[in-house]
Amino acid sequence: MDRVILHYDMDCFYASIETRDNPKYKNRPMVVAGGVVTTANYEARKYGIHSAMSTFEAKKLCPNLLIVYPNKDKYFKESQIIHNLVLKITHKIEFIALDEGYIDITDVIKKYSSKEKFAKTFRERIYKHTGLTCSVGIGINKISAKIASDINKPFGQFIFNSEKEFIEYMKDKKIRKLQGVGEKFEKLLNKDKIFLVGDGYKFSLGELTRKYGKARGELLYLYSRGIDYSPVDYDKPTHSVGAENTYSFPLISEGEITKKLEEVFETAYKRLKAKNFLTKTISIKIKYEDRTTISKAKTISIATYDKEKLFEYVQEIFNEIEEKRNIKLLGVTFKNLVEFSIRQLSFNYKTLWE
Ligand code: TTP
Ligand code: MG
Repeated sequence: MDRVILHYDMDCFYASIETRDNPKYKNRPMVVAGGVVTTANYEARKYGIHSAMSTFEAKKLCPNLLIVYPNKDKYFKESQIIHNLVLKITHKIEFIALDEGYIDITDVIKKYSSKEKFAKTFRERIYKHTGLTCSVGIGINKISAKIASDINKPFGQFIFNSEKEFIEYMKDKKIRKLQGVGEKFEKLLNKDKIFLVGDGYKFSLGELTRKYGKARGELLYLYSRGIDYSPVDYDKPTHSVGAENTYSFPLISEGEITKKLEEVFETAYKRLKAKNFLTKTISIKIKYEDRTTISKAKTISIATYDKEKLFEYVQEIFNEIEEKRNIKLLGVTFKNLVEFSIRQLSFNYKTLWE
């Protein structure tokens, strides 16, 4: 049966929240940033300012730039409010980030006169309850919905009704627009004179997989034609909760690293508690100045949310890591989550309260 999938994505999420709470930021170039820009509002984007750029660089591009320090707890809470609102429509939702998610609206849409009407109602509803705008894409699967939500940003919407409409729209767009085509893959494709999505249509599936390997070749062949069978994964429990921070200067001293590790753990832990989860797997991610990234995890036999224990595990894992200097990013993630409920209480009693 044909599916109808919606993707929503909040518009410059952190910046919109800050502007809602401080109207004096309105219509002025502004970023939410510590040492690194997390997001830029649309006025700041006109100067070429974007996420992941250093704040120093951003200020050079726009000397009048307003810089607001991130308040991640606030953004997380806002995200929970949005999640709860969306869950009133259907439970068939896969939240993929604080500010975006996929919704399978195949059944829900039957009650509406049109997809356009539903998308508009959806956006207005989020706005009414949060004072924040989002953009919506409706497609025939996840990839087409995601591309659609980006087309009329901010506070816009776009709809693909078929693979044919998707191909028509995508054929003259840059190949990089396709999900899964990163900077490296793009370079490789450009070398083979594939610049636009349409350039890829000249090659058969066999040719693409021979050239770029099975996974990448198939992805390119299918996604460029708007084919994606992956389900909206609403049944899986939340895979993980966590937090990560990027630093403008690499962390070098042990004291500084310990402090930052504690900070990022605190944020991750708050999120675990807010979601009412216990965890069995604790994972650390580190990115070094030279961009190499490592992660290391530990799985315990009984799920817990004991803060001291969890931090001990984090330290244990961290101590096992050999290279502890020039750290640009630290992340702590809890996986293998178990929802806390009265049922758990009986067999997790010891872990929880000892
Ligand atoms: P995005 O949805 O990628 O960006 P956005 O919502 O700010 O802007 P857009 O209107 O283009 O969707 O990310 C959501 C939030 O995640 C963003 O407001 C800030 C945060 N974020 C970071 O902290 N670091 C990053 O590198 C990116 C890309 C986002
Ligand atoms: Mg967004």
